Amino acid sequence: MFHIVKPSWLALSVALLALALLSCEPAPTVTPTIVRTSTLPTATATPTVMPTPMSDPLAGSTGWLAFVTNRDGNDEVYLGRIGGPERRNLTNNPAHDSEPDWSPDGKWIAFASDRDGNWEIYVLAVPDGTTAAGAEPINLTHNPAADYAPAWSPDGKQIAFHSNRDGNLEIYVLAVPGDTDANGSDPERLTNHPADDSFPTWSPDGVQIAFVSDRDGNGEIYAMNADGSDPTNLTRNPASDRSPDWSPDGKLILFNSNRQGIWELYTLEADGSGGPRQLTSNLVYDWYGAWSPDGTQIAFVSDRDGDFEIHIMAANGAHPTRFTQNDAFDLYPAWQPR
Ligand SMILES: [Ca+2]
Ligand SMILES: [Ca+2]
Ligand SMILES: [Ca+2]
Ligand SMILES: [Ca+2]
Repeated sequence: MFHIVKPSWLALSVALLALALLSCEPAPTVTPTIVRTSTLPTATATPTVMPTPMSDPLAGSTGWLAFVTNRDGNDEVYLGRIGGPERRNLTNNPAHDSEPDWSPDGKWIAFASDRDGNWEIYVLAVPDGTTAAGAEPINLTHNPAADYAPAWSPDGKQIAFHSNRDGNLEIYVLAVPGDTDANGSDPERLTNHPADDSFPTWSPDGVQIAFVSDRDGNGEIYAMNADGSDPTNLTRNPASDRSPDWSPDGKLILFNSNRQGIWELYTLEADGSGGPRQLTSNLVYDWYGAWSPDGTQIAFVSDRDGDFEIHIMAANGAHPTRFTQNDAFDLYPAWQPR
């Protein structure tokens, strides 16, 4: 595991090539630039499990999907209309802009950017599903460390994120400032372990936070109380388990794992009961899943057609449909709330 605060694309590519050759896992604090190797078949497009007949999952869908793309030459947060062709560059900044997450009322997007020289958490107003001309993001963290992976609490009052400000990745939470206090509060640390703890996601009732922890020597999905107490390992598997997203009904946690030798998407019972259910099955990368607000669909990232695109499938893995289509990397989908 390594952490690069300000990635050099060449260094990052070389490092990630080495990681891919070692069947290792993605670094949590950088945008994953995956260098393809001959060991990964391209464009196999094997059908996923449970191909039950159903209509196009995008038919009748509305709203916006936030995602990250480098189609303009650097990472930007985009909005794409679900079921329509509109794509809007929200950030439009030469720095890296990544990891979007919506406020529960759908009026703001939190994201991470290194525009001030290191990763910070920003929020940007998107009152009508798009930003007003000239609107500027507000920086909520002011720390030379890498602050990344914002996750808005269900009541809209807090943003959880991960940071290495105390020497290794820990989960923190900050209070979202009101209109008169735009500087953000001092974040509160929720985890305290020398191993990396990263990528928080809230339970929909706000009582718990799931996250990735490397404290057992490999990535596991943990859940803890929102005050940081009682961290519990939910996956307990020697493979790498990453990128949790809590389902809207609170019952499932979506995550990706390489336990089958390649990254696939799974769900597990949020209470830790039962075994994980596999949603994708093919010889390509499927990861970074995000639930739709009604829990019937999942947006995710796959390189099944040769480069990383956002796809949308039914929540049981059926009928994956491509949402982006270009030669760039499209990553980190986040569904607009209803
Ligand atoms: Ca950018
Ligand atoms: Ca920072
Ligand atoms: Ca830690
Ligand atoms: Ca594991």
